Formats: sequence, structure tokens, C-alpha cells
Amino acid sequence: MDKDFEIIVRELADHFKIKGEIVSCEPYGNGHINSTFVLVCIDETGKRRRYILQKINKSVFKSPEEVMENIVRVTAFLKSNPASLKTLSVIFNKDNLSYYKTSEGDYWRIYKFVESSICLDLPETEEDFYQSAFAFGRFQRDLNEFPADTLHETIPDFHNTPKRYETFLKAVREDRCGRAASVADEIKFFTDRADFYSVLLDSCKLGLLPLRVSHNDTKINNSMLHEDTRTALCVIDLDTIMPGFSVTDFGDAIRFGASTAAEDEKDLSKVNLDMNMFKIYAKGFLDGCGGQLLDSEIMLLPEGAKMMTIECGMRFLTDYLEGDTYFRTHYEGHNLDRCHTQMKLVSDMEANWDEMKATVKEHCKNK
Ligand code: ADP
Ligand code: GN1
Ligand code: MG
Repeated sequence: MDKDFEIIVRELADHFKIKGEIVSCEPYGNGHINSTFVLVCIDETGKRRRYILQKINKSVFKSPEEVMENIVRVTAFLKSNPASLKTLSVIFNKDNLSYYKTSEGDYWRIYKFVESSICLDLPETEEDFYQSAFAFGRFQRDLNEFPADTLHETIPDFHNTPKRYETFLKAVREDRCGRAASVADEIKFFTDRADFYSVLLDSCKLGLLPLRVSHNDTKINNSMLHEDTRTALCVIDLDTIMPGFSVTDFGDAIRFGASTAAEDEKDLSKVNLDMNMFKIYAKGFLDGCGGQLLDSEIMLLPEGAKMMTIECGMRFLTDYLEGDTYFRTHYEGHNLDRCHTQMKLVSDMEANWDEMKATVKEHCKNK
């Protein structure tokens, strides 16, 4: 550990009720938003205890207190029902708060490390993808009785695609970095599809899509599988739990995991929607939901997939136009590469639309 960082870590550890002597603290995982570290301690019996130490990204989450309040309430609810899937364990600090605010105004939190687990950035097998789908479906089901409207909206209008589109158009107009002219084709791709963006909100108004507790960030690396059995173990990254739609939880996972390549693959010939994976995820998610979704919701799963993919592509392009200030990037043009993969996937979804719709229709029939 670097000396300055070690001082910070020791100070933080001192504020929380964690057991043992600190052995190490290293950056961990591949998240785009928070700063995540694995903190390893040895307790008085010689047992190794691991924790996840995270600095909450406060430019993304304007009210970290509200983020933590949601997480504490939802995890307590899940823990109160032994039938629920395992959930995160928040470690409280010595003042019984779920976070510690430093004198610089940074918010840190600690979770117990979910042991005996694997966390995949891409599914290695079809079964991995099924199990991640099952975990997120179960999460929906386990939270069915939780009053969604009592949760804080930790990022207002997070999956409000028409609002995201307005923000995108504003970034194009302002063109702060002088990049708009070089991405005219990409901009056209998103303006051409403007009629689609209100489909989910309109369906909600019509009563076809109920507001539920949703996770809102269902990439496979936000779920954990058992190390040995590789079955669904736990859903993590609970920062964006808010009132939302089941179909966007489904959709975000499809855009990420049913792609044949990484989110930032440069060679677009490698990026395709894998229809087999789409079908597997639909089965896993609906099995996890345990018959709780309405037929009208199931029928909108393809719209959820296309919406999340377009929205994410638009967000990457917006960030590129605004100078890469939101998503963590590793090189110039990283957000643009990410935008291209999302565009390719949207085109593939459009080409496979009838098959996507037929797949979910079968699930309605077989309920
Ligand atoms: P971000 O919002 O930046 O994606 P996450 O909360 O998803 O942050 O954490 C980043 C990564 O850290 C996860 O993808 C996972 O690999 C790992 N991780 C997070 N929480 C835990 C935990 N409690 N136990 C083990 N690994 C974890
Ligand atoms: C971010 O935090 P992480 O890396 O799991 C983002 C998601 C995007 C995703 C794209 C809070 O997810 O909305 O879909 O990157 N999370 C937030 O990879 O904006
Ligand atoms: Mg994450």
C-alpha cells in the first residue's frame, strides 16, 4: 500500500466495526463508477477476513446518505426473509451510520466481502448467464412486497430515456469539446430512433408496465455466483435501487451479457446479439421472477432490451461529447468505442425483432 493511502485506510478502518489487523488494501473489480478496494484483515483468532471498501462517487450520487438509506432498508428487508437470496452486509461505523464522511467530504462504506463467490465480467458459459438472470429475477421476486415508492430516486430519471435524449441533444448543441462534427453518423443513429424512446413510459401510463423495485444496473458483474456450484448467489451494486421497471433490469443485462464481445470491443465484426443467450436470459430471469410478471410486462422485455442498449449508447456518446466526465475511461475515445458496440447491438436487435418478440410470447403461453 502507498503510505498516504495506508493512512487513509487505517483512519477509515478505525471508524468502522471491522475485526482484526489490516494486512492489505488493493483496488478491486471493474466497476465504472465507485472506487472499490478489497481490504484484508487478520482477526485475533488468525482468521482472514475480507471486506469491500468503497468510496461512493459523489458526482454521480448527489446524496450518498439517500443511497445508503435505500441499501440499508432493502438489505434488511431481504435478510428478514430466510427464503430470499443472499444479499450484501453493510458494516456500520462506530456512530451506527452506514457510511463515514471524511473531513474532505468523501463518503466511504464497507461491505462484508461475499466469500466463496465468483464475479464474472462476461459469462463464460450459457449456464453462467442463466444463473445471473435467475439472480436478478429472484431479486425482483424477493422485493415484490417492498413498497417501491418509499425508495429514494438516487439518480433522478436514471432510465427515463426521453430525458436522456434531451440531455444528449443538449450535449450535441453545446458541443463543448468540438467533437460533434466527427460523430455526425452516430448522432443521426440516435435522432432517427427518437419515436421509440417513450414506449416504456407510455406503457406504464397505460397500466401495462407496473412500477416495481428495480436494480437498474444488471450487468453480470453486479451479480455473484457460488464458486463451486456456479449457481446464483447474490446481487450486488445496490446504489441504483429505485422505483423502476422489471423490463429495464432485463434489458440492461441483455445489452451487456448477450453481446458476443466486450462493451468496448473495437472490432465491430465481433459484436453481435447472441439470440441463444437472449433466450437463455429470458428463461433465467422469468424463472427467478417466479410467475410474478404480468403478460404485458413479459411482452415488453424486448423493448426493455432495445431501450437499455440505445440509452446506454446515447449516454456513452453524451459523455464523449461532454469530455468524458461521467464514466471511467482508460483512453481517449473509450466512450466512443463503447457507443459503437451499443449501436451495433441495437441494429442486431432490430434485425432479430420478430424472433425476440416470439420468444417472450412463448413464455406468456407457458406460464
Ligand atoms: P461500481 O458501481 O463501480 O460498479 P460495484 O459495487 O459493482 O461498483 O463494485 C465493483 C466490483 O467489486 C464488483 O463488480 C465486484 O467484482 C466487486 N464487489 C463489490 N462488492 C463486493 C462484495 N461485497 N464482495 C465481493 N466483491 C464485491
Ligand atoms: C455503470 O457502475 P457500473 O460500472 O456497474 C453505470 C450503468 C451503465 C454501465 C455501463 C450508476 O455501471 O448505468 O449501464 O456503467 N452505472 C451508473 O457499463 O451510471
Ligand atoms: Mg458494478
